[in-house]
Amino acid sequence: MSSDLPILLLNGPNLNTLGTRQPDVYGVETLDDVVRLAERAAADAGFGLRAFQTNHEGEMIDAIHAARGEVSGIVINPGGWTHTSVALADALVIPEVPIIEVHISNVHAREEFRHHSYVSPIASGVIAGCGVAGYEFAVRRMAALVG
Ligand code: DHK
Repeated sequence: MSSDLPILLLNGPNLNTLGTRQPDVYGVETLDDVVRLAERAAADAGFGLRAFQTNHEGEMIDAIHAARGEVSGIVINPGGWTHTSVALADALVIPEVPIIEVHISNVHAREEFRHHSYVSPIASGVIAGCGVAGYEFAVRRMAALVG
């Protein structure tokens, strides 16, 4: 199983602080650890991985527009935009590739405002509450979907 087009891993706001941000909720692994984990999972499945994180919604939307025709699928942890951003959900359908939504924490066991996601209705799969291993599961699933 392989593809010429890489899988795109996107991380939204505050995820650059993984490792020090509320470790009881988000764990001790850093964003670099997450990217390495995802790269390994992609390589094992015969895929390259492109990774991008930003705290700026417009930058994220620009990156998603630029991904059209360039990536085979998108694995995204939209962070807080999950619960707020129609614009992000609108952008995510533009590349016309499968989307898998990842949350490190179990958002459904947390505050009510985290229970709603604008991304889930357009996602092929949703992973929550598996810690950073969720990124590995998502990349493997993406490879199976698009390979
Ligand atoms: C990450 C965030 O930054 C929060 O805003 C989400 C998600 C949950 C996570 O669990 O990875 O509510």
